Amino acid sequence: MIDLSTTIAGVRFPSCFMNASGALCVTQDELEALGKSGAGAIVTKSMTVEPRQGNPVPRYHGFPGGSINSMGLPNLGYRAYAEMIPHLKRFGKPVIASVAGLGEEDFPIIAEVINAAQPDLIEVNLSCPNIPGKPQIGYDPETSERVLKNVRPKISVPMGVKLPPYFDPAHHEIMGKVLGRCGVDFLNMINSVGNGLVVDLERETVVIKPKGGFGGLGGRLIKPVALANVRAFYKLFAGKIPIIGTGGIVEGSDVFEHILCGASAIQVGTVLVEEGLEVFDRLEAELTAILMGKGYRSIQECRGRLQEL
Ligand code: IRO
Repeated sequence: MIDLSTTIAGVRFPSCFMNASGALCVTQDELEALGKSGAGAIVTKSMTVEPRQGNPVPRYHGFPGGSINSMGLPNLGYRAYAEMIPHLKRFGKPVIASVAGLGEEDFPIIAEVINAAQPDLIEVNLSCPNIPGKPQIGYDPETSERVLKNVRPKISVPMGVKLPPYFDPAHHEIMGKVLGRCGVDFLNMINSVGNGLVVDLERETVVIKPKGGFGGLGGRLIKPVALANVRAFYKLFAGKIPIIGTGGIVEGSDVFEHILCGASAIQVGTVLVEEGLEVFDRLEAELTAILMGKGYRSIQECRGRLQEL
């Protein structure tokens, strides 16, 4: 038997696969469907203080290489998720609450109430690329540190950070130092690659409405960026801070690559939206076949074992 369970910050996950925040996880029905699915956890949509409709449609577009989105944080507001969390925990898998905010002052307010509802873990989203007029917090080390230090005392369950993609080792290092000072229990990377542009050649238009067509890229085309970030932070922390690898997973081989780079678990966004909840069973079967073929019995056995030349 191959063991696909994993542990993150002391919390056991029956399977290493879960939804990425944002993918099929806004409403109670969607979250319950994740509970009944093959996913190893239930991850909520990033939440704000007030409920939000999000940006105007069309705001998601799938294409052969992946997806582009500018959802604009549609969510039910943190009070609704705080009420839902005790119920969601009955599915027997960890619940991860994703906390965001429209301004930095929102994060501790949301975190305190959500923490009281006792999700198994809390993920602080410093990397939403789609709020018109607001830059991603994760690209500003000082603001990131202030937000994390203000939110940390409000959270007693394991606290993680959802990071944007970084593109230079200097930025990995600066952010690594910030994270090292803030008492972070786990990391999740990457959020979508922000502010890409996809063109509809036929119609000579952009494909999503908000922000003149600019949006976060996900799916197959972002895998090398995701793997590089997983690897960089795995090495920076010498494997001591568990990492959830997100970005570009379409097949079991992509999962295996994330694990080799250092991921303890993986999340799927675009492929979950495109394929539906059955994707978890497919990826589980594909990863199992790969591990068996290579003679590994668990993901722990190969995590971080990527060889350099
Ligand atoms: O537009 C969104 O809602 C969104 C968010 I909060 C995020 O963190 N990442 C993303 O690609 N979209």
